[in-house]
Amino acid sequence: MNKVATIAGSDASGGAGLEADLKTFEEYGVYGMTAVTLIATMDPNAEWSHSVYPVEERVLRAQLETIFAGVGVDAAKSGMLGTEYAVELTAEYLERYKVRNYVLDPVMVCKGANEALNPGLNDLVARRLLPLALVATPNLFEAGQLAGVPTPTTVDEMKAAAQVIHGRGARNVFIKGGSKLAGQDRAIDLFYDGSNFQQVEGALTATKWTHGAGCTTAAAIAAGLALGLEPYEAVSRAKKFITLSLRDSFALNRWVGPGNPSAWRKAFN
Ligand code: PXL
Repeated sequence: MNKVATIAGSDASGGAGLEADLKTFEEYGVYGMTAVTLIATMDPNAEWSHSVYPVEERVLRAQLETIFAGVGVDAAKSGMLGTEYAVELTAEYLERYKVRNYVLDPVMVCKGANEALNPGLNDLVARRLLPLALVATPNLFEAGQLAGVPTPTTVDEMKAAAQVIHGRGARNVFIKGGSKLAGQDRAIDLFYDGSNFQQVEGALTATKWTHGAGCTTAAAIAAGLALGLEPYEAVSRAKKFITLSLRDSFALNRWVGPGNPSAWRKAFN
């Protein structure tokens, strides 16, 4: 069975983070493994405000050793890393085990939060992890941060940011514009491989329940790579996967609702 590892945070509410990744891997028929970087919790008595509890460095290292030295992977993705040591350890293991199919989801924000969780980390992520990434999957805000430009608001600005991010080392850049691009009636993402831009479009789903959409998309790309797809093929299949997932999204409570990765299975059965 093809194997994928996610190096990511645990979302206690189950819609994002490594929980979203594992659900996605299952739908793709790949074997998922997890290195937990942190645990994210949400407070129902404080308007669902997030707290983040990093996992100790030696515990993260032990998980990476289990996965990379003990098993081996066909692809890996990283999500919320949260600490400098998590970034360094991720880079160390990807380098040592020469992981080619690595998807960097440079998680800097959770939905609903406008500020970067840990701005000091963004530069380290760019320096250490972009050069290792076969595909980097920033959203608009993260693309602006990684490129050192204001958050893109048009396809042209997305292209400019993608070029800078490619120049910083990512071999392919997939900027998730999704529903956030102003004045569009489609969910528009942009793929750039260093020579060509391709707009990747899907139906825009009228839902506010999009928790975990970014994690799910990056996980789907990693799963596609593990199955042997080329980067663009993996990205376009992931776009179909997230479009179906969001069409089937639902509320968990009044604050949050995830997509439904099992929509994929239902669509083909
Ligand atoms: O959706 C971004 C995200 C990623 N990873 C974890 C999260 C969140 C948002 O809540 O909790 C663990």
